[in-house]
Amino acid sequence: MASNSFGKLLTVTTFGESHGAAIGCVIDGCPPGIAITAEEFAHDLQRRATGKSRHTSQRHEADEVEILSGVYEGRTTGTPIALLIRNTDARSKDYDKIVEQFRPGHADYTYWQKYGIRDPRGGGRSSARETTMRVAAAVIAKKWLAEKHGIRVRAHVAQIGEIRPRSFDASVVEDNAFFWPDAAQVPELESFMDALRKSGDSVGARIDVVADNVPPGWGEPIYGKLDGELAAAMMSINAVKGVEIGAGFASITQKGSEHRDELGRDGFRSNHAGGILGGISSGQAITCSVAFKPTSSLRLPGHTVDVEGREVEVVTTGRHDPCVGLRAAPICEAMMALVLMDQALRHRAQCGDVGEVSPRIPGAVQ
Ligand code: EPS
Repeated sequence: MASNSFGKLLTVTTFGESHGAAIGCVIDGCPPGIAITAEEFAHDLQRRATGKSRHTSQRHEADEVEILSGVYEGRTTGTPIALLIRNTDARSKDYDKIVEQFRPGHADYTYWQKYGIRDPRGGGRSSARETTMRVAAAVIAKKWLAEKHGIRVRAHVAQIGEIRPRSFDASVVEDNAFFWPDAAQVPELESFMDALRKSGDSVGARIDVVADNVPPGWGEPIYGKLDGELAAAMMSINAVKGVEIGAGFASITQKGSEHRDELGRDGFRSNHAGGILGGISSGQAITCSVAFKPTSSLRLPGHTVDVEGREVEVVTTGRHDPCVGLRAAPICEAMMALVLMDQALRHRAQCGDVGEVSPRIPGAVQ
């Protein structure tokens, strides 16, 4: 299978380029009967969109979803669901200067090496624009997970450069431009991002994503591990350079007696495993942390070569995000939701008759 599709029973195939006519996706294997309208996509698409604050790219896309197939009278029919979003605000002239140059830190060079041709307009297929369709597809997955299992997937920005939240309040995350859980720090972030944007540089970010109420038993041992598929799904997002599940790299310095999540009748006593043991959900919250690199499209001059191999100076003009991570919380939620729904369907297919096994330990940390 070519690599524009992912998932086993619930598959999502995306297509399109940043400055092409449209972007879209085909969702196959979706159960029939899920109520869905085109309007329901708007909320998450707007959370991810550019141009919502001065701290992101100022490209203004309508991001309106057209449902082309797979939905009849407001319900999924079980046939492939095709979603389309037309590109309405591409400004390809911004890319004229870098048509023959490779931006350092960008996929320009590797696409060129792989295909011998590239669409430089807006980064073509390597653009973060593609993530729009993952978020759209996941609107259906989030709805199914919530209605069938009471699962909620949410994400927040947990670090921007050196800045970390000093406190955590989930209720304020959606109220600021940074998906930040500490409202008192927002003025500091505004000043930091304003100064960064003026300097022409960019910065990385960490996104924490959590899924609550995932029942035990989802995921498959060995090659279909839930954590393995989550890691691959997160790594498939543009600019991602690291993924941690649960304690992640902190596990290196932990002792076994600290890392193991002890069980009691009233619940687990900690969650260093991130809700996954042996590739299978334990019933605890699934926790994942994702590292986004700093954006590589910079107006600060840098060294590179052109397609003739000459050393040249590159400057990227146009509308870019000084921190791509600022728009990534809905994208990480989307990948978590799509992986979970796929695994849920696979679990139902193979183990649906097993039912609830005792003893069932409450997932919440006690
Ligand atoms: C992007 C570059 C910019 C961003 C784009 C991602 O595109 P353009 O140069 O066409 O303005 O605006 O993000 C989106 C359009 C989006 O919807 O996320 C890149 O190089 O990844």
